[in-house]
Amino acid sequence: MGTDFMVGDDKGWTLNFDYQAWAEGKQFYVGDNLVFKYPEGAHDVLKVNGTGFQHCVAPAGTVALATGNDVVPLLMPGKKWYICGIGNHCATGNMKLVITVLPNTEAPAPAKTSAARGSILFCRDPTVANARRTDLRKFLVDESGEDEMEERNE
Ligand SMILES: [Cu+2]
Repeated sequence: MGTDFMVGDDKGWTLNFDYQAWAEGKQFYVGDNLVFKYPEGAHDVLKVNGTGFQHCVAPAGTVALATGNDVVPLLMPGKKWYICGIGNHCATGNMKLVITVLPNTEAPAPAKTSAARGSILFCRDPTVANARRTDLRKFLVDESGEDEMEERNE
């Protein structure tokens, strides 16, 4: 189950709050939600890109969330940017939030995946795989034989 992050905690989505400090040290995962709380009509929430975030401008056609209790599901990993589109709240009121969403860890552990991939690659060389099954030291001695090396390289 995902976590609901109340943006700004008990302050909510408001003017002159340090959202960078708020986001710092938190880990957001796919499946979590951001919840923007504010008095309806006072603010809104616009999902923008990095440029929009920097300049406090949303691309034309961006649909604002404006219910005052906006739940934003984090569906994809990566950087996400949100600004308030009312007045100069973003530019002068610091109503801007950037977070990085991490892949969901409920999927099989990445370490396991790479280990499996590694063993598949390993087994593609039957000589090595066979040597492992019998005696690796013997294999290493055989490997130094020049004739055998040339044969294998073809
Ligand atoms: Cu605002």
